[in-house]
Amino acid sequence: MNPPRRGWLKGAGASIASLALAGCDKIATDPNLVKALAGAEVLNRRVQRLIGARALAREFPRADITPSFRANGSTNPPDADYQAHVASGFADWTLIVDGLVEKPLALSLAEIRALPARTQITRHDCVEGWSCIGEWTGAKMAALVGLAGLKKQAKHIVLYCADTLGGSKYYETLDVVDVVHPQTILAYEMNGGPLTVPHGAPLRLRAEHYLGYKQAKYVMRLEAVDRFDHIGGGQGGYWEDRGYDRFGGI
Ligand SMILES: Nc1nc2c(c(=O)[nH]1)N[C@H]1C(S)=C(S)[C@@H](COP(=O)(O)O)O[C@H]1N2
Ligand SMILES: [Mo]
Repeated sequence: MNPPRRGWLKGAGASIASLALAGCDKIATDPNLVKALAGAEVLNRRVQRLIGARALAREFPRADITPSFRANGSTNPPDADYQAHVASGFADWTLIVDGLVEKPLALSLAEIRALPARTQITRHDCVEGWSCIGEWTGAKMAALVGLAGLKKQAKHIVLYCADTLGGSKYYETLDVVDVVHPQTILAYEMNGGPLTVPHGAPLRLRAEHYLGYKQAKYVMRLEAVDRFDHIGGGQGGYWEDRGYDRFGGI
């Protein structure tokens, strides 16, 4: 691509992105503009994400499920609180939803199971260079967050996890536009059975456009925030604090 055009696209991308962030509906609904942006190689993924025009991530037939899905990172959190929940079969697990919401919530697993759910068979890609296909069922994050009601200032959702890894608590962040994507779920089942401890019991995120480290396991709290620079190392996630791209995606 020649330099002047690239420069034009970059500029257009920046202004469109800021309009989209400001909530400009016109852009997201103008099919020609969406098509032009989606086709522009330099903008592609980030602009699609920003204007909320992202297609579904690829889904697979049951026959493609990996027989033995690898577990990675924390596979049995050492934290005493978590181990007490394991011992009681997660009977008292509560998901807190708070921060910039109209109505803070403390939900039981039964209440989460009663929310609108989705099942999807997708490929998990870890940056360490392995992939596995699995089936996930869980509550739609849009429904969950919708129940609490996001305040206007809310821009991101912080997912706090129960495990300590290398001395720090694991956490992740998602932008609101990713939270409302139909394939973004808080999963409680994997391959048709309850989620197991190695894979994040009792609740783990599936945000299918993102790499493995984004798929937070052992989720115990969702906090709506307008910034996250005061949380953890300030980069929006356990691995982001260690240099990974917050939008590392597929
Ligand atoms: N809470 C928590 N979530 C986590 C991790 C972790 O260590 N702790 N590891 C991440 C990484 S790097 C990967 S690849 C996936 C692994 O998910 P799996 O164990 O189900 O394969 O979980 C992600 N989510
Ligand atoms: Mo990973």
